[in-house]
Amino acid sequence: KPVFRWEDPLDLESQLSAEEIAIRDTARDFCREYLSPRVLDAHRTEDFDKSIIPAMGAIGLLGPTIQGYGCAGVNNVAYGLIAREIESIDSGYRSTASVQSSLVMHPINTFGTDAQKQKYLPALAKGELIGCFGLTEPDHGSDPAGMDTTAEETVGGFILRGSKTWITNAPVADIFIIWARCKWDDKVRGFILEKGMQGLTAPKIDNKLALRVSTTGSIFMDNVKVSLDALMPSAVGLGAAFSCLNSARYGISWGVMGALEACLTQAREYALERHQFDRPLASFQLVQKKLADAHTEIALGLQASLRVGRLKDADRATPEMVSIVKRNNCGKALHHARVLLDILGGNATASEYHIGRHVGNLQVTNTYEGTFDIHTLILGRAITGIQAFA
Ligand code: TGC
Ligand code: FAD
Repeated sequence: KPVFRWEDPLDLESQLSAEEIAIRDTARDFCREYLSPRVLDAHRTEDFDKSIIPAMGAIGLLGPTIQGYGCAGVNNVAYGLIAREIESIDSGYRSTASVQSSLVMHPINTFGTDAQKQKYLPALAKGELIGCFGLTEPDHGSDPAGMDTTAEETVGGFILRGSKTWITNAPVADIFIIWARCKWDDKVRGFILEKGMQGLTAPKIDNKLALRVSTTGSIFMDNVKVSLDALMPSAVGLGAAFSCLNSARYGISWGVMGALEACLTQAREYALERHQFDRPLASFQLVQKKLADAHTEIALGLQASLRVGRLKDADRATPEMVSIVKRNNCGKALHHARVLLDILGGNATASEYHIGRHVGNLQVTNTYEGTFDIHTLILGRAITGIQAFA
């Protein structure tokens, strides 16, 4: 007779291969033993602990879908399972990892020269180098096509001018993937800049309200001269930048479900232990509804991400499919984490109950990599054939 397990309501486990389960378990052990003990202090102080990056690299969590260059070469489902485990601790840790993997290593692997791959990928995989991805600008967030950053040809290279903002990992980055509009043909291209170049600075944005365990900065490029080999030759057009987002957005769709699962586990435990009116909170119908609503959305969200992951692994996923899971899972995670927070009563305000920290983080995940509403418009365009962005 089939048995219902609330922890895995639609039996996701049986849909995973032995290898995927082993990778998931490795990531889970690392998150529980290494990240979990650090998270409260890191959130409180906003001091970014760089050592987590080589620690992730040592067990193959960085650039895990890349073949060669010291990367694990696992499939997209395994990548999603890793994101889910990391984000069950904190979205900021997942951000740190997913920028390195999807937004730095992925473009170098896809658009870079052999020399660029050899130079950067092995060190990025080990976490010896840290990377960031600069697309968003102070005046152009949802609409990167309007970017003001430019690249101009000069003898032996290019000169970059402009600024980027809200860039994950920027203050600690050794390399910077920068998207700039090229003056000679008006096309957007991707460049690899290195820390220490004259005119390049990346100050930290202090006092964030959320994602405090990851570090975020601005990037200023004041006539930064780079050589010809800083250009990723096939990173031409905005589509190249957007193709990196497909990978990161897909990972986020798994990650936020991990955060919501952590909130559900915490809220359930609290509701079973805490008594009011001589009964456990868990015995009240209104409390059970909050748990059941979150539980259902986790079950459905994980199935949808798994489906998109399988399609990605079969090379059959489209950007719109990724928009469905990024939009749905981020929106549902934010809403239900906020509702579960109510179960904690006054303890919602105590950091050691974690849910409040996840709620703040989930507001950011619902915003970056295309806001909830931008993904609505991407899907609206696909459904109607009419673009409603402008
Ligand atoms: P549009 O005309 O739609 O497209 C321009 C060209 O790009 C192609 N394209 C894509 N290619 C691959 N994947 C995708 N997802 C693509 N989306 C579009 C498209 O086919 C076209 O190619 P071509 O050859 O015809 O020229 O461009 P648009 O300017 O109208 O843009 C539309 C819109 C609003 C959807 C786009 O601008 C958008 O997605 N905006 C959101 C911006 C965003 O997501 N920024 C994220 C910054 S990175 C970040 O947040 C990292 S946080 C990381 C962390 O810490 O975890
Ligand atoms: P805006 O584009 O100004 O949008 C503001 C509001 O207007 C939103 O609700 C939006 O949905 C709405 N809106 C905009 N246009 C439309 C429209 N046409 N129709 C209807 N509504 C619209 N970027 C990077 O490049 N690299 C990073 O590593 C990175 N990391 C980040 C880390 C953090 C902590 C944060 C907060 C952001 C990060 N970002 C990064 C930036 C992020 O991608 C942008 O914040 C996001 O794309 C939204 O842009 P914006 O903030 O300029 O908002």
